[in-house]
Amino acid sequence: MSKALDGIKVLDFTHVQSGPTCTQLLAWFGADVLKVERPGVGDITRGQLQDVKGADSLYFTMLNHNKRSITLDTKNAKGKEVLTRLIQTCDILVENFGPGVLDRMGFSWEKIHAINPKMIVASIKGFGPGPYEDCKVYENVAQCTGGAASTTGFRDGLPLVTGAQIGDSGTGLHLAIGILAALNQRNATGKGQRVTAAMQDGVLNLCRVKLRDQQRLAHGPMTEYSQYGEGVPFGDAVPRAGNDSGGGQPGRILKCKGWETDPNAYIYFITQAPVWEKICDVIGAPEWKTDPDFAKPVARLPRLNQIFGRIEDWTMTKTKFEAMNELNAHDIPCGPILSMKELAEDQSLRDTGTIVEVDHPKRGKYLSVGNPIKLSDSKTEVTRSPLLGEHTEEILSAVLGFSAAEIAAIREAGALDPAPKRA
Ligand code: CAO
Repeated sequence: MSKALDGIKVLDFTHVQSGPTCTQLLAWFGADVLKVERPGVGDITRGQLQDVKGADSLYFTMLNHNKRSITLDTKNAKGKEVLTRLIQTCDILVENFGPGVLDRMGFSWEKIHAINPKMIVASIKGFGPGPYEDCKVYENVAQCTGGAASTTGFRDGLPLVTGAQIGDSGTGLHLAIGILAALNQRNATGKGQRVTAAMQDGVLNLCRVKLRDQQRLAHGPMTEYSQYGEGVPFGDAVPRAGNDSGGGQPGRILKCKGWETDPNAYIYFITQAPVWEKICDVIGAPEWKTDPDFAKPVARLPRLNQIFGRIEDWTMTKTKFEAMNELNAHDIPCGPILSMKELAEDQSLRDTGTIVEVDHPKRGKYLSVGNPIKLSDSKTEVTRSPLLGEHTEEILSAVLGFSAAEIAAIREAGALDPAPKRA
């Protein structure tokens, strides 16, 4: 079966998480992704958080599926010649080096554009142009500077970072969207362009509803926040809202049966207005259907603690799955708190390819998250990540057209690993 990005070649200069998320997605859609790594070292995550001695870490393998690896010293003169050939051959260059690295390597946007005017050059940096443009950035720095940390957590606690990697993986997704848009424009103009996504911007985009709330503050208290019903005045910046719903339908995380011993025996419960009467019946509070203090959404807002307390009396009599089934039978929106263990064992996620089992020559079988985006005519088949430099010779000869003698000369000049590694 053909793939959506068949025929597209990606020069993948990415490392760690943000960039590799983007290029892995392009690979899943069918692009030929050539990951360029430093000889002997490679992407630093190969060796980080290692759980199996001598094998690439899960951190690396889970972000680099379906790619080929070439080791190349791009600071070496011969290495630069190979890089130039790669630029001439590929459609897209993706990088998330620290600020200025590509320029220092001698490959500015202007130079790349001159070598291959059709090439799309896509970059992730921590910040866009401005006071912090030269800073190196990791996930949690982006969460803190993009507005997520200040609005996550409880009012009386520290700002919190979330487990969802919105700075790294989130920005990788943003970049992939930009690349696909640029590819489409290239179809019309024949020209490549620069695509940039800053991690701070990506996080802020995902925190859009909080900037919404920042502006609402000027027009009075935000009545859907718990602190409104608790009589706690608002300050001049959006507060942390605990597990309050970020939308117009109040929601909370509530205890379910077994919460005393199971840290995940909870359910997210949304008191969606259209199903309020059903909620009252299910939890055994039919009198609230007509009581003027509870019947209308606006009347309920100052009483959310009381309401969720009563609902929790009901959810605590059910397991999170019993509550989920019962509530869904009445179209009441809710969601059990699923642990990673439960997700890993979820058969329906395996069936859709959202969780996949992958075999690796050095580590054996492991689980990964497959492509969460499903195309009906371009099915994703997840293949294992490459070993360091596994495809160096193959790429030099079959993709770039170097002869055996030329490859020997490149190796002799110290631009490659001394000996190629194979699976
Ligand atoms: N051959 C030779 N040199 C290479 C090379 C290759 N194939 N690949 C990389 N290098 C060199 C670079 O040229 C650079 O050298 P100089 O600093 O001398 O110019 C050097 O490796 C380090 O590059 P770096 O600054 O990107 O790496 P770092 O480990 O110091 O920083 C990170 C890592 C992630 C903080 C930084 O890359 C960054 O801020 N990236 C942008 C934001 C981002 O994506 N962050 C998310 C990371 S995921 O959590």
